[in-house]
Formats: sequence, C-alpha cells, structure tokens
Amino acid sequence: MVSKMTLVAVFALASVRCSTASDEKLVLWYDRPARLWVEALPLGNGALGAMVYGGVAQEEIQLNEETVWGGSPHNNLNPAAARALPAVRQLLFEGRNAEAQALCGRAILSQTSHGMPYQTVGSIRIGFRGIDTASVTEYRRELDLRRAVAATEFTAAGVRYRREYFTSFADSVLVVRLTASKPGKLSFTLDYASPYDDARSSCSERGDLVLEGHADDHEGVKGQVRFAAASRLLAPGGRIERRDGRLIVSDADEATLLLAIGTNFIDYRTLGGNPLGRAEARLDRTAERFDCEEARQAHAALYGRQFARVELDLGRTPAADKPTDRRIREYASVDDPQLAALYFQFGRYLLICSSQPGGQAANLQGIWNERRSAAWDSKYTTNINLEMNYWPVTVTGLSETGEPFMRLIGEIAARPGRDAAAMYGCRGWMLHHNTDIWRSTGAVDGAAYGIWPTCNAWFCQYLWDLYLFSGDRRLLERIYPILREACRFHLDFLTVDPISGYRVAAPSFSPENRPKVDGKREFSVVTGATMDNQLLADLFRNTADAADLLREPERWRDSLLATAQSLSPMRIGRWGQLQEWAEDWDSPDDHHRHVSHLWGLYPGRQITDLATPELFRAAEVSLRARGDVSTGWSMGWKVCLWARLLDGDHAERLLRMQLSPADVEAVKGESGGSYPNLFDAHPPFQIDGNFGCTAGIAEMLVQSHGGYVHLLPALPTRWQAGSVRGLKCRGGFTIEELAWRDGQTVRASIRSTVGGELRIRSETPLLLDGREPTPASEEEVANPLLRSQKTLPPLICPEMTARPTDNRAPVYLYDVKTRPGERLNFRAAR
Ligand code: FUC
Repeated sequence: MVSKMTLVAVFALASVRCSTASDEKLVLWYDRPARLWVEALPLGNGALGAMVYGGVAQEEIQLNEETVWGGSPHNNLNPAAARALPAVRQLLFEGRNAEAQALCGRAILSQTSHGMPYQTVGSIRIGFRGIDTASVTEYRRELDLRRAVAATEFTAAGVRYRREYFTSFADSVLVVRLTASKPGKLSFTLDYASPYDDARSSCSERGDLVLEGHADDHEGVKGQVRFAAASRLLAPGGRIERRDGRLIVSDADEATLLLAIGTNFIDYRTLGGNPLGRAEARLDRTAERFDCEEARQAHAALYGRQFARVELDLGRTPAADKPTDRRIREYASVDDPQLAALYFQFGRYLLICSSQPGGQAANLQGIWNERRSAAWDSKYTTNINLEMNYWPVTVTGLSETGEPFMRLIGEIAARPGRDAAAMYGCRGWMLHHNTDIWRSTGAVDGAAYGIWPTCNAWFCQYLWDLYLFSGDRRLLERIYPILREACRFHLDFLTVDPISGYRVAAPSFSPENRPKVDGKREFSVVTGATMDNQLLADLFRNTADAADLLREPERWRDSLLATAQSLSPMRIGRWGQLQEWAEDWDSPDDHHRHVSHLWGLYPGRQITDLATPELFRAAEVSLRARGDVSTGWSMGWKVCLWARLLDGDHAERLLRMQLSPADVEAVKGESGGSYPNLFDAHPPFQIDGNFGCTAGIAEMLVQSHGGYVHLLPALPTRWQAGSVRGLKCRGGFTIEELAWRDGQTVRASIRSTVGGELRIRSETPLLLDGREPTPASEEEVANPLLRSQKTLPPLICPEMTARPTDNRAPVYLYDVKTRPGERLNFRAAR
C-alpha cells in the first residue's frame, strides 16, 4: 500500500518536474459537447461575444454584442432628495434609523426606473446533415487561451471533422471554419434562434443571412437599441440555397462562416447608427481576400500582445491532462496546481475578451449573457462587482482592458445636467450602487440597498492606482479633475456628527449589510459606516497628493488633508474585530457576503502589518468570523484579503473552494464555485468572482501597497516551487521574473520603467548583483508612487483593545535607486 507520505512526496516531485510556463499549453478541454450554457466555451473580442456548444449534429453559438441593452438614454434621479436630507440626518442622529431609511425610500430612492438590462442577441445554429452521430469517436472540444481560439473535433463514419471558432480582434467578426477529412462531406442548414418575438430573419441584398431585432422596453423606458446580426458563408465546392430565413449548404468540402453584429448605439446619449450597414461593412472588409490562416494569425497576434505579458508556473502533475470539468470535480482531493494557474490565466483571458478600448466596460456577466432578463439585469453593480471586474488590470499587466471602465467613470463624472446638484444640491459628481450603459446615477433597488452616494470615491481609488502603477503624468492630468470633483461632492455632502464631532457621510451604509441591534436587523442606513470613512480618507488623501504633483494651490491641498483628518477613524470593537459601523454592532456570527469594512485592507492601502499592526490584527479577526464559503465574488474578495493578511494557505483554501463544482441547477444562492467552463458561480453565473480570484492570485505572489514591493507575501504551502513573469507593481516596477523553491525566493528580476527608489521586502535575505543591497532607511520610501498610506489621519481609536499581530516571517527591507529602464537582478543570499 502506498502511504500518504509517499503520495505527498510523489506529488511534490511531479510538481517540480515542470516545463517552463511559456511552453505550457493553456487549454480548457472536454470530451463531450456542452449541454448547458455554463458548459459552452466563451469567445469575445471586447464587443462581440460568442458561447460555443460544440454539438456534433447541431452546433449552437449563442451571440452577444456589448451595446444591446434595454431602454434608451434616461436617468433615474429623485429630485426630492436635497429637501429631505436634513430630516433624514435628524432621524439618524436621534438613532431612529428605521424611520430614516423609510424616508430615504420615499425621498432618495428612484421613483422611476432601476437601471436597464444587458440582453442577448440570440444564437446562430448549424444543423448538420449526414453525420453518423452513432459512430462518433475521439471527440474533443477545447478553448486555447494562448490564441483565443476554440475548436471541436471528432471522427464519424471514417471522416474527421474539425471546426474552429474565433471572435477576431483584427476583423471584429466571428469566424467559424468547418472542415472534413474527405471532400463533399459538409451539408448543413444555418439559421438563427432569438428570444425576441419580433426579431426577423431574412436574406440581405448581399446574400447574407440576417437577424434584425431590438432590445426591450424596461420599467417604462422605451427599448431603442436595434441590432442586426449578419452571416456570410464562403463554401468552396458546395451549393448554397437561401430559403425562408435559412442558408442551406450541400456537399461542401469546407466552409467558413463570417458573422458580424451591428447596432445603432453611438454613445450613452446617442442612438442613430445603421445596424445592418455596420455589420455588413465589417463582413465586406473581412471577406475581401479572406484567408483563414492569415486571419487567425492576425487575431491571435493582437490578442496575444496582451495575454502573453504574464506567465505563471505553479508546477504540473498528471492531473493536468484530464478534461477540465473532471479537474474541477477532483480538485479538492487531487494535487493539481496547474488548475490554479489555468484559472488565473482564464481570468485574464475573460478580461481581454470582454473589455477593450473604445468599448463598454465588462458588466456582471462580462459580455456573455443568454437571456433577455438575466440576474440583476446583467448590468453594473458598483458597490463591489464592477470594481472587482477591474482588479486584474494593473497588477496582471492588462492596462488596455481598463480603458472602458475609465471612460465609464469619466462619462458619469461629466454627465450633463449635474446630477449631484439636481439630487443633493452638492457640487461635483456622484453615483449610487448601480449604473447601466446609459450611465444612470440614481439610487435603486430599495432603501436597504441603494442609499449610497459614495461610489465615486471607490472609482477614484481605481483611477489613482492606475497612476501609481504607471507613473504616467498624462494620465494623472486626465484623472485629476474627476478626483477633484468627487472631493467637491463630499465636501458638500459630509456633515458633522453632533455627538462625536467627526465629519461623517449621512446617510451612509455598509453595502449591503444590516447590523443586529437589540437582536433585530431592521435597517442598513446609518451614519459614517467604516467603509465610507475609509473610502473618503483615501479619496481626500490621494487627491491631495495629486494636487501636490500638479502644483495646485497649497490651500486646496491642505483643505483636503484637513478634511481627511476630520473623518471618523476606524475602531476596534469588543471582540477584537474591526468595527463595520461607528457603533460596536458587529456580531461574530454574521456571515454576510459583503466584507465592506475590510476595504481599507483590500483594495485600499490603509491596513498593513508594519504600519497599522492593531488594525491588521482586527481585520483578521473580522475576516475569520465572516467565514469562507459565500458567493463567488465574495470568495474572490476573500482571496485578496487573506493574501493581504499574508496568509497564503487561507487564500489558497478559498481558491480551492472557488474551484469546486458549482451547482448547475441553482438559479439563485450564495454557494460560489465554478461551472464546467470555469465561469464563476454566484450562483448564477457572475463574472466578478473570476476576476477577483485572478487578482487574488497575483496578490499572493507580489504586493506593492504598503510602501514597498513585497515578494511572495502569501505563498501557500502547496505552491512550493514555481515562477511568475510580468506582474506589475506600484512605482512602475515590473516583475520580469520571480522564481521560488521550497517556498523561498530563489531569484527576482525587476524592471524599473520610470525610475525612482525601489523599496523591496522579502522573507529571504537578498543579494543584488552579488552584493547586499542597502537596508531600508527608517524614513518613508522616497518614491511618491510607492508611498504607503500610513500617514493617514489617526485611524485607531484610543479605546482599542487588540494586540499587534506576531510577524509571521522575518522581514528584510532594502532601498535601491533605479534609473528608467533599468533591470535589477536579485538572488537569494542563501
Ligand atoms: C450585489 C451583491 C449580490 C450580487 C449583486 C449583483 O448586490 O450583494 O450578491 O452580486 O450585487
């Protein structure tokens, strides 16, 4: 009998004998067709989305286009808000929160609409004739993440069939190439299926098969987005007939389908494009001198420019050869570190495929949605979910993918009609916890969920991080007015708590939790919830730094810092936890999926082991009590949080839970997990968990929020050996290589893109070019892009009870001066 110890040793050996990551195939693959949508494989080029089922006799490819949203330009403000604010505040300060919330429900919550839905287009179907399905052998369908190409292959009656699919980054069309190993073996009928009653199929003058329709009316807002999908067939050696909204192909040797979707969407205020004209123009451009090999290469090269920037090798075991759905089922009991690496790269793949410059930001389902009416309208929830979608942008080297989110923020900040003034009588701009393609900004869903005009501060943190990672001065100039105007909103909106004397947001809330007060959970609307205080401290502090860099008047900068100082501090409560609210209401048996009060730990930068050890310990107490299993996005956030708590094993445990099979039947729930196609389950499918985990894995390997670049801050015991290339850090530093063995750094090469001081933190003593680098000074690092936030206002309350955490590992800190473009080669000193 093989002992457990021997098995562990075998797995460890197997993990080590890995090839280098860049030779590693990165594929999802399956040995049977998809029966469910969450088994189908996603393709996308930012705008056009396709879900490929890989059926033998019936192929279905479900289609999306990123601008197919219900409704039309509108907004949903409640103009009664400003007048009601004093009464709401009075009630809150008297402790009558439930009454305050009821008043918010009437006077602040939208009385019109609650955001428009993102909707499907329908499907293109290929019904094959003459394939002997009973004789099918050697079936395989796959998605190759290195090329962004899906394929289905099988043998039937001695004929090898191959189908290849990609949504071209070069030509903006879906390409489906059908081949068979014998001539004349391709006979099929092409048609559309669409859930819209008035969608119409026809043949266009050019001979394309066309589906035309429009998105839905919703909550009283007229549906005015029109779409047209157009399919063109190139089928050498076969006959093509056009009949009753179908294309019928007989006896072709091979066939290529080009499919484009156009809509009339121009921007969030304007409709007026010609959907069919747009689709057919793309087809004309692509079909002219079309060569599939060249088209695929051009596509893969453009896509690969983004994807290939990061390589991750966590080791490989024989488990990596199994079909992906089986790997997910077995992951809990089998050593398969490559699945974590694949999952990480799949997250990067999904972001590249759902968010590209000039397009729309990735919504709750990225761009992939098979329904007219998806969960939460598949729109943008902005109290965690949209922000989480963009967590991998900086650290995993995907800056282009962040452009649609940055534009969304800019457009909301610049909405005509001055929403902040119209609703609250404040300067600047604001947004509550949802928006849609029309950039609606009102408070929606219910008073317990939507009374939260602090979203602007979270968006600004993302923008500021883009600057810290890049050091790009032009970007700083572009984002500064957005930060400044968010500050102006809060300078007007903040009020002084008459009891504590601190400035607080009122109304405020800790998304979407309700405190248990006197045994009851009756309200969520409060004053000065911890997350709001953290967000606002971050906003004022960052804007002050930006004002400094741009030489804005000192008086303005000082007023921002003074406001940051006057905010309510974080508090540690009776069981050693970081309080979620100003009052010590937290209960240790609260397992709510949102962990909003830990925002200051991640994605914020206010809590670190070295700068704020008491808060660090309190955050850990809170997170442990919150528990592990939750919605996929909540587990993604917790991977990041445990990584920031420097506990790699706990972070990996959450990843393991997230990589367990999701219940494909569940239409609603909070159990998380992964579907067979590796999509994240809330359930149902919601893409944020994919992105949260991707960012979390990066955060386990490198961090840069605490005033230094921290190598291997949270390496789990299971990832004993490996390497990563291409991760980015604040200060403009790129980890060109980081390799570890026995859980310890072996070597690290870091490229400085903009120069400046690099402070580096390691658990292993390092040598730089063979010599010990200068130990870090006691002072804050000189590099403004790398500076920590430990000089924030007094964030700890005097009545604090928790003790500083024990440092888990030795800390080596070095300071190295760098020049732009310079590469620094570190090695372990022992
Ligand atoms: C927030 C979360 C839900 C869900 C929804 C889209 O409201 O609390 O769990 O993710 O967004």
